Amino acid sequence: MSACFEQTMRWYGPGDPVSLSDIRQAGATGVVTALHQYAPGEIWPVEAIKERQAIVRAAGLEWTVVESVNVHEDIKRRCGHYALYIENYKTTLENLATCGIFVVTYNFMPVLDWVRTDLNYTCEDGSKAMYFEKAAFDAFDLFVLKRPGAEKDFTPAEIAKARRRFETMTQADKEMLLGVLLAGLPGSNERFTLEQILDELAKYNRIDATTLRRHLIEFLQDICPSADKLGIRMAIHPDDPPFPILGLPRIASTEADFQAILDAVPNVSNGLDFCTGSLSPRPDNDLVGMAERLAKRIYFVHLRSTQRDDEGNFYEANHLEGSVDMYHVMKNLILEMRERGESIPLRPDHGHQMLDDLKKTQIHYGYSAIGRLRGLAELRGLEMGISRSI
Ligand code: DNO
Repeated sequence: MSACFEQTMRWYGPGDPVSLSDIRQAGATGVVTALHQYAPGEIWPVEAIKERQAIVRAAGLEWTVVESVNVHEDIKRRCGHYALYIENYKTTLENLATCGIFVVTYNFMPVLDWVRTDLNYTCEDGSKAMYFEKAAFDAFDLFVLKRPGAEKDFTPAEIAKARRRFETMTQADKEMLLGVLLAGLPGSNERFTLEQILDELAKYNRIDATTLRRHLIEFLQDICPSADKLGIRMAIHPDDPPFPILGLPRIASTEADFQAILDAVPNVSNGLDFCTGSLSPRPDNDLVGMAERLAKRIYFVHLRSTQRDDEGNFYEANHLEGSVDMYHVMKNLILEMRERGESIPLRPDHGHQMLDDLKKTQIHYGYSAIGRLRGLAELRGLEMGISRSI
């Protein structure tokens, strides 16, 4: 049997309203999870990893991928206690390898993980998706957060549009937007205030993309030699959205970005989490070509899609619709697995809220049970169709 995708789903741990049994019934064999109780920079002890692994195994699943071992801000800025945090990171990798877990996702986005402006956008079919509206986000940056110097990042036309958008917002709209944007890192309980966000952003005033890239490369040079020995595969998650926001530097948004990261640190442990959803809001990202040219170093895939328009807005489309040519992306990945003779773990991502999920109140946005089940089912069918016909 030639290698096929290992089907996985993200699970936020024992508090996740989507249970392991739900995940198993969706047909996944693996789970993507993290020990969210440890802050970035802390060591994940072997016992804690084993405890989580035992829970996953008791449900008939395997803990296939860690998403994420988060990188401390001091490492991204290469200041403060960064050296200690890198040592701790290495120890966590060692501990994971001891437990037989070898794929580790992380990102190098300063301050915030993914950002949207609306978590409850109603699609034509009545399901709900997440939405990024550029004018609303710009309005937040310019007129709510009032980031010093923000005007420099926009054209006069963009500022005028953001102002018009701001003026149409009711108090309730503003509060909703604020809640969405201040929710902080998905998966963590952290919530930022406006002042805290401004303080965090200011810490990057003197860090441009060249410097941030250097910090990433230095981090990888520090950890990859031991990751190589452990058999760990690091998979960097792309920036989401894949363009600069809030004046922050971005270094994992394009093929050129990934090529630069791979060239600078050629160690086998230095690889990618190919997230088609994160990369697809940019029309200049040739995802099919990237899935071919970067294939050797793709260690994990998030196969979701977005529908973009010409104004910089996008919403999370159904997995096989939207701007991603999923057929050809998947075909290239299947060819790579055949060549490697090895599976690549795949997970659906950001499913819509649909059917009974619409009635649920406790949700991790993007991580509905039924929407992701639909995403996984569609991807599984597509894989079978392609595999049997090539
Ligand atoms: C969003 C996810 C991200 C991702 C991290 C990886 O749903 O794709 O939160 O897990 O950025 O470190």
